[in-house]
Amino acid sequence: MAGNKLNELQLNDLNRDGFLILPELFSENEIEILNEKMPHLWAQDTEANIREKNSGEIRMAMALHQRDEQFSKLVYHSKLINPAYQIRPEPLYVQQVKVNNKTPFSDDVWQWHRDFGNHNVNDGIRRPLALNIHVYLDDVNQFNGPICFIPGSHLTENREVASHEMFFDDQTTSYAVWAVDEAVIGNQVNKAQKLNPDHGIVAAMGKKGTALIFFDTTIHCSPANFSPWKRSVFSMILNPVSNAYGNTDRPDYLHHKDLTPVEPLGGDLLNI
Ligand SMILES: O=C(O)CCC(=O)C(=O)O
Repeated sequence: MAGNKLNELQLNDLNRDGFLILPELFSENEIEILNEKMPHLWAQDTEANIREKNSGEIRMAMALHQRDEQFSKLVYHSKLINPAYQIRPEPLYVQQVKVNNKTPFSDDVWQWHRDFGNHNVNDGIRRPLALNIHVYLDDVNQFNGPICFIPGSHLTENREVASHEMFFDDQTTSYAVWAVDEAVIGNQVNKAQKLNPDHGIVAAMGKKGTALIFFDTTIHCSPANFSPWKRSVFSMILNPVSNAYGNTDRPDYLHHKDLTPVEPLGGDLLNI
């Protein structure tokens, strides 16, 4: 990545697989500054902190760019915003910002889903153009609940009807999700294996500071964290202003209503 832009190979991989891993995009020191903020943010009494069903631990801490200056710097960082504008060259607004947390030995999962299914039904988003951008705040390995993707699953033939291959799951975790049917998962994994037998499902692992970009229709999930290591991942969703929400009744921390286009900030997280 030169000049905080993706190269042609990276763009090709993203378009082929529906996700792209950018190893160690941020330094350990930059990530530590963010991690130092977490205990204070988790302790805040706000409905933007969503707790796990069984353990009561924080599952998601939302709207962090409005709650902490350092997370605001991360949201507008050119290392994240420049690639987003390369992929979607039109005004983009911040739809959602959060840290997804998995405490050690936590049995909470993210079911197989497409973000678009949820954005379409819950938010009244018409087209699957949003980008989900993650930054790992911890090393993510095969044991602590990595996000898993089905390569190529974003290339569904009729993206608009993708949302009808779903069921509403408000039982498995504390955060209800429109999950994708198992039959669809089986078909998509088979399809992916025809292209690469070893890549029916890919666990997106990486050191802290690694970033990840994926499309609104890419099918993904994450398993339980059965390790003694915590796994926190920053996530933000950027969506074209031209594709903004149709529902205005959701709390702002779930879908921000401010449509001001994002502008990139330079520098590093330590100094900007
Ligand atoms: O953090 C995770 O494990 C999964 C997050 C996820 O599925 C999402 O952000 O859509």
